[in-house]
Amino acid sequence: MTTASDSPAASRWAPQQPKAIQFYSYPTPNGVKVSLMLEETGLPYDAHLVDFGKGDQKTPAFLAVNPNGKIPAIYDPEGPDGRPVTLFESGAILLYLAEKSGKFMPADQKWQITQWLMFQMAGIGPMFGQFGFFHHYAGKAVEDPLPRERYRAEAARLLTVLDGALEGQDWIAGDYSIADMAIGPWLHGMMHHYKGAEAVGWNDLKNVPAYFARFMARPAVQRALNIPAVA
Ligand SMILES: N[C@@H](CCC(=O)N[C@@H](CS)C(=O)NCC(=O)O)C(=O)O
Repeated sequence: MTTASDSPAASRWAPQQPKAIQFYSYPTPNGVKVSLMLEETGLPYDAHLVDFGKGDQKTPAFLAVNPNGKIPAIYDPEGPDGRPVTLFESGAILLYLAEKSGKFMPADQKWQITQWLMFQMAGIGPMFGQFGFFHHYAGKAVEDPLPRERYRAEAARLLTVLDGALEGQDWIAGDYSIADMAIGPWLHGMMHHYKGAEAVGWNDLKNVPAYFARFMARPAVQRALNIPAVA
């Protein structure tokens, strides 16, 4: 029988529950997407901190679960047809957990949810991330204004697309879904990590601020933002 101890990363991050999903992460927006889905579904899991301060994400133990050397990643000893599965890319993990749990991706919303999930994965995530680098982190030192302005303008534009799509609805694709779980942590990153509200015209948006407040009011979101806990 396969157990969590069969995870390729078990030698570095010891499982606590033999049948639980092993979740390897750090509480950045991409990590929080998955901790949130795990909290919302109630699926059993063990959370393991991949400590960026120690460079854990580039060690052989972690590369065995994600050769791309980035969080989040999971190992499920009880995957499809009872066989174990190792997965990386937060969007793929959200789709997997939705199918496994049967929650947050109802069949009649499947393609709208997929569409907005892809919008987050290919647009919001990469563009907000680059904006954060040039606006708030090391990229601030770059004197050329072009890269900062390029990503600021694209982040602002993406927010207006989201704002328009939210007109008349509480969540982006019908009921609260994995698409909201993908987008919400990046809005949190923009507001609280990158402190980018003014730069991207947050206060001029009609629907996004209330959407973000609805998201933040969910108890699972409050928990997920600190999973795994950083010592
Ligand atoms: N497309 C990937 C992106 C993952 C990603 O960029 N993870 C970042 C944290 S948000 C990371 O692990 N950075 C550490 C590094 O690059 O060394 C996903 O959605 O899972």
